[in-house]
Amino acid sequence: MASFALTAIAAGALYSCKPKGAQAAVSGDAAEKAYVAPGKYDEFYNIVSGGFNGQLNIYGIPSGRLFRVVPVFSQSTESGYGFSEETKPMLNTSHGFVPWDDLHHLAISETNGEHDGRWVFVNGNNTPRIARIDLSTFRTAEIIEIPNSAGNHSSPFITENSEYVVAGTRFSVPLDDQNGDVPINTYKQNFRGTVSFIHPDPTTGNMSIAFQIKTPGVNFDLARAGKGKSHGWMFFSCYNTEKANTLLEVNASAKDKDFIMAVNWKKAEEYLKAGKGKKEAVKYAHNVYNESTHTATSTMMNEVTTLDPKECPDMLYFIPCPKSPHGCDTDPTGEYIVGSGKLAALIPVFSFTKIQQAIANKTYDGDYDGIPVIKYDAALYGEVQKPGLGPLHTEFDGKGNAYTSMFVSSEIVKWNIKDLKVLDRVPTYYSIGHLSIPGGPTAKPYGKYVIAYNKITKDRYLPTGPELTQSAQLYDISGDKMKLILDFPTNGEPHYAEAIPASMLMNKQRKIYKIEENMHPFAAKGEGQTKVVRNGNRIDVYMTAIRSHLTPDNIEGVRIGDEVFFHVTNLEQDWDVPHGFAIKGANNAEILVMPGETQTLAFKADRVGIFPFYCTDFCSALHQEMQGYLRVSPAGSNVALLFSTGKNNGATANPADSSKAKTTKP
Ligand code: RUQ
Ligand code: CUA
Repeated sequence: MASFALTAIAAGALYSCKPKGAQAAVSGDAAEKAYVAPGKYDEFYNIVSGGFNGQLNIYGIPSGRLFRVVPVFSQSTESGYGFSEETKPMLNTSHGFVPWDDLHHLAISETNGEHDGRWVFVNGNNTPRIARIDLSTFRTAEIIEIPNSAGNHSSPFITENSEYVVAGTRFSVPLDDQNGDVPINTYKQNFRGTVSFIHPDPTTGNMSIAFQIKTPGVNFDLARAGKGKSHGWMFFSCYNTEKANTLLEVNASAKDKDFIMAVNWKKAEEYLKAGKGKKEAVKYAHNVYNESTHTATSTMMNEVTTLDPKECPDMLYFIPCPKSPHGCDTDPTGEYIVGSGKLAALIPVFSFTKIQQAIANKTYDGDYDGIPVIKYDAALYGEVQKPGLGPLHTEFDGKGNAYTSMFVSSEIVKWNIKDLKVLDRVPTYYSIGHLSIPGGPTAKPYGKYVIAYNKITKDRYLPTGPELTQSAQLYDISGDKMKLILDFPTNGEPHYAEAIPASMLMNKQRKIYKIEENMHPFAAKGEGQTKVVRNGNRIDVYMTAIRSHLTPDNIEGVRIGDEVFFHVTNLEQDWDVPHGFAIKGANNAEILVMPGETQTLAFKADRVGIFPFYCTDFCSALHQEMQGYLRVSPAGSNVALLFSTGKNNGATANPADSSKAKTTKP
């Protein structure tokens, strides 16, 4: 059975193929369902990961229109995020400045198992991090690095009252406080896994690492929290239970079954209270953006609390799950846990009730590194037979149906949770990874649509050189049969996504920052407060922007070797009037400053001359007039520091050669 699945898939199908009957597939009233007339709003915000561009994308559903790209782990030339002095600390890590990451999954905050529309948490896979984005600003508010982790893939997954955002390590590695200088082939002795429980403060959302659980050295892939009756539990899919350290393609596919790891986190909390946690020396960055100083700070943390399952019985259990499980999804009731073995020819559905009975009766199949392995049949509710090839992820419509993405056979398969019968299947174009139903991971899905996020588009769009777009596809699921109603290309490689009703977010959007609440140390809260200050080689320009001029717009007396900090305060107090700022030759991007906010661009002059600067955002009919000049003189020049707007100051001419400049009194 196992070898059949493997050979069938290995025979080329791993790369996926064009499904039978692939065609345009949208016609008539189906297409109209995705039509949102000009000036009309979409029904849902669709929050979609950008994959290896490190960003988050906001689309409308059902139109597929792209509204915003939110920079999270990657610098953004558009907003200046990661380029401005205020936002650079957001990308600080224990490895220094890391201006990129690979963003796969997101989790919208929940209260009572339902979306509450406050925050969305996302993962950075590569240099393990979790970020929190505020859904009233669509800006990254906080990033926390995760120690004892490598390849933060199984992350972030949220519990039903946002008690925890959970993160499992993909790679097992020697833990941070151990000597990591070991032969790679000592994997089995030296490599460990961890799962981290990050606690967002219920009021502010500010994250802290509550605890980490040390685990055997497997690879964690995905996870889901229990809900309802299974609240208090977390389920992680694991692969490479073979603990292979080379050619995993073959060596991590040797066993017939890998595991789902069930974590009783309420039990873990009891152990913590009982003092079983061990404080360990680690190093990780915690970066927070302050909305009143408009500045991020990065704090290096040096301790984490860990729990070792050897000293904490009844906290972890393994459940066998066929063939390298990827997705591990819990249904809206919390009773069913669906494992999706990438290489399996069926979908196992586990029962939370049966798992509890198996634990009570110790119906075990031995242990794995000291952790009880529950007998497969004792945990199993049943199997979906012949669902398709390469099951990856499952979402739920709240009406008793499950929808599983099939990477290899490029389709979505709808099946009934109770009788496990396949009800419908539709092709996707092509190679679907994740899928998303609005509210699909919550206790109360909104249903209505399922969206496929595809890895490959081949012939679906105009070609663009060697790389073709990835895409999403929208299906209407309001009837018995799924109907394709829209294709839309995506920005970056989409992994997971969630959709949330527009009504939950659109009325709570922040429009401006109040200028009187601006606590930025370099803010100029009116043109009267603008100035230019020299401190050794450092020059601070307290600048303001308002339609349609910058103050000051003539600056002289800067010398080569100076570092100039342009602190631009946008004095506007109207919605949607940002001003941008850029200067010729800056080894930097622009900055984009929201109404009432201050942002800083650092600039080092590399030559003598006049450096024009200007507003980059078309803000008024006189936007093109919103410009100015910086004069840079030689290193030893004694041209006086002067700044003005709207008048000519009594600036000095400077002899071209700096030795003379030194002797010339202005
Ligand atoms: S994964 S395509 Cu990185 Cu979420 Cu399944
Ligand atoms: Cu301000 Cu253009």
